[in-house]
Amino acid sequence: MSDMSSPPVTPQAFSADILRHLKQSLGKDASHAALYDWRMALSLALRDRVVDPWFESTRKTYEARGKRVYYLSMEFLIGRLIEDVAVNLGLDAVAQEALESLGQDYAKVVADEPDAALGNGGLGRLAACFMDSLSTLGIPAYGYGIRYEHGLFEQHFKDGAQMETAETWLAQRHAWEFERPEVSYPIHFGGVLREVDGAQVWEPGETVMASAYDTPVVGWQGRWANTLRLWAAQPTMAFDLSSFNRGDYMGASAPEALARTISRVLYPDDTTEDGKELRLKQEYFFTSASIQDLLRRFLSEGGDLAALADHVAIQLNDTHPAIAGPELVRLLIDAHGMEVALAISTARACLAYTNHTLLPEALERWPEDLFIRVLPRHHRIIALIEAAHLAETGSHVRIIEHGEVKMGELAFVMAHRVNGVSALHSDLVKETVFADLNRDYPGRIINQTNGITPRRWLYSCNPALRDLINETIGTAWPDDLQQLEGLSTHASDAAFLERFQAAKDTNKARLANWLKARDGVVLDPAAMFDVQIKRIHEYKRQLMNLLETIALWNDIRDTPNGNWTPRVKIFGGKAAPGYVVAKEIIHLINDAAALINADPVTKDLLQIVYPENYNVSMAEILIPAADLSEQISTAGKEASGTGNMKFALNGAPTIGTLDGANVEIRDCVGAENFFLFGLTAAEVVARRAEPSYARRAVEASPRLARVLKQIESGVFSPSEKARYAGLVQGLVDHDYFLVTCDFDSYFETQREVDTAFADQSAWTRMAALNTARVGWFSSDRTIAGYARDIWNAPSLIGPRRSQKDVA
Ligand code: CBF
Repeated sequence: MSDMSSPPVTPQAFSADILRHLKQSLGKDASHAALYDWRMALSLALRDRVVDPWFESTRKTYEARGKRVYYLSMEFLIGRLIEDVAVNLGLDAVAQEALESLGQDYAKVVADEPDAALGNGGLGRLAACFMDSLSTLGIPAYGYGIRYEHGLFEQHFKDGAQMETAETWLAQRHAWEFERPEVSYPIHFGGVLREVDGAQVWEPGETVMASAYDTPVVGWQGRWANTLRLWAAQPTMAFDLSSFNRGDYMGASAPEALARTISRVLYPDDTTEDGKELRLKQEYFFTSASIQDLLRRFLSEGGDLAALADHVAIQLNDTHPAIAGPELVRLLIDAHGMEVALAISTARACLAYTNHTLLPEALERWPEDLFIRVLPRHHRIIALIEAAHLAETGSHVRIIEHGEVKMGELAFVMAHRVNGVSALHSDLVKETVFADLNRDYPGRIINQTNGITPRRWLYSCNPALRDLINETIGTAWPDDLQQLEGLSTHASDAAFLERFQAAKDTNKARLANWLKARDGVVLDPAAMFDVQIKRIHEYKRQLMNLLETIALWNDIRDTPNGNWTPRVKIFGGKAAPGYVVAKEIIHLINDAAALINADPVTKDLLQIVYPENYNVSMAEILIPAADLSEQISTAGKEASGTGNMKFALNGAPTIGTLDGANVEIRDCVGAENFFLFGLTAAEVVARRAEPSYARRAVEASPRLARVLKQIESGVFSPSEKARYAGLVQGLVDHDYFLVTCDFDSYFETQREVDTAFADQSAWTRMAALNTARVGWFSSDRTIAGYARDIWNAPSLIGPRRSQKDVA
């Protein structure tokens, strides 16, 4: 199947498509078209080419009457799509030539696309990579989520402090989606339960409609395309005419405004009661719409509900859609008359749950009174599920306990498989958060180490390296990433290494030019680019990175003529708006940057750069340019990480702890090509039990004590000397994430990095071996694992060419 078998598209034909869309879809002629028009015309011309493979995939899926995978996720951090689609269709060069023949700058047009920031970080980006791999592998699938009007907030720095403004990706038409006004489901909230003939009948108090918007997701070489279906909330009634006619104009629009609130914002602040209620409604909203949709599809094909699990695999991406269990049970019982025990076992056979974190605050718990108010029928169903679970296992683990509904436990009990996202994390899931349930349901917890799509995270974001790889090992690697291993034999070839380094230099120059143009910041491309980009969180320890930077600054100032390795420390990331400490850390990084970057003694040796508003597109520029990847979380806290994989794939060795997927990356690249430091997960637990461990660590480290004193006394905040006193005191008094304890080990390892980097050819070899040895971290391998171990869902496009060891 696919475009690949049709005659190749010429740049001439493609420019005719672009011009046609400019005229017919946008009502513009070329001489008056704005950048937006060109971008839309290009996107629509590409979208046209996705439709055939998309239809063909749907047809094959219906014919096969096999299994569909439904991936339910609150987040799909898809970023820009033009290059994704062009690359997967094999039209990237054609599209560029076509557009340039029309006098347009391709890169500029591509960069005009807003980043669809429908997610926060790793979990959302993983969902996007999974969609790409599901299509690449030809596994029939739907991604289900929310079409937020406003994605993740835009970050600005005001005097170094983070400010947030609303993101507006839908201010312009979204080129890739198809609106489906006919696909819409009622979603009910609140109201009361009545007993009618011995059965519980839910009389809801409020109803909104969930309306579908479909984006086709085409896989590598256009062989298959699945659907990302996002739900938008709409009122049941457009507006209240009688209120309007009474002159109550605000009141007339109230139903619409209230309904729309549900899909308005990604991560509404849920520190207030109203915020919590909205969040619960969002979760139920998209989950219910998705379950109704998949049941409708199943029944329309004549399916027998008792055999639902043979045709439907529902993956819960974290606890956010955990209400899927009770919702499916509710529909099977209330709408289809299934008996309770069968409904529960049928739902469980369909459902699986991925845990993405051990942090207790991320394992959702809802106050029971709120839950009863919003979802009274589901509260009763959860009680039935809990009773069945207790009877089946004799467990003492409750789902509703101490006035809370525990979504982690609910997801676990209702799933036939629960998976962690790296080997270490999966072991910790078994030993810690779900230790009791693991005993109750032995074998239910398995591991599926995360992965990343090589199409976006190498092929498309790193053309310099891509071309070198193509010339060296051929072009079959993008959907068979373990072929990169073929580069290993070239890692002792001086000519290859020179070209590998040249690719890195090209990417560093690209980053330097981009930053100069965007922020006026000048970088020295000969310096080591040391990059830490991710959400700002105490466990990820951006603070430790900064403390090390300040310590280095002190050392250079003490010995300005020492043999220093010039470094640019690059940070990127957003803090949750309500996370005070994370925002203090951002402020401190910016304050330190202001002082250190202006220091004439160190300015050629050390620079701190923190571009505001980090997002997927920024990552695509930063990662290929990185020399060093910072993966320095407190061991046991980062479930997996996926940034770590992207950096290694793009030839940046890691400095990191034995945490998450770092452990497996180090196993693959070899200990000699990875800079390890810090306490292990077990040592972290033991150290926390020691009295005054942080204070003692500070006392034992004069270097750290000096840095903390500088920060505390206001060296970096002269206009408000006490600004960081609390932050420092917090570290010395209760450093939960063990920044103080790992500091010396981190500092010393950074000096080993300096020495290693000074030997450029040895460093380049290490970088090349990182690229060569991380093919296992392709999300194709991960999805093949889910398909085999969890979903039992076959590919409908058969084995890919030269597929090796996807397991
Ligand atoms: O599994 C994907 C990612 O999910 C998180 O981002 C999350 O939100 N829980 C984790 O923090 C990452 O470690 C993980 O890679």
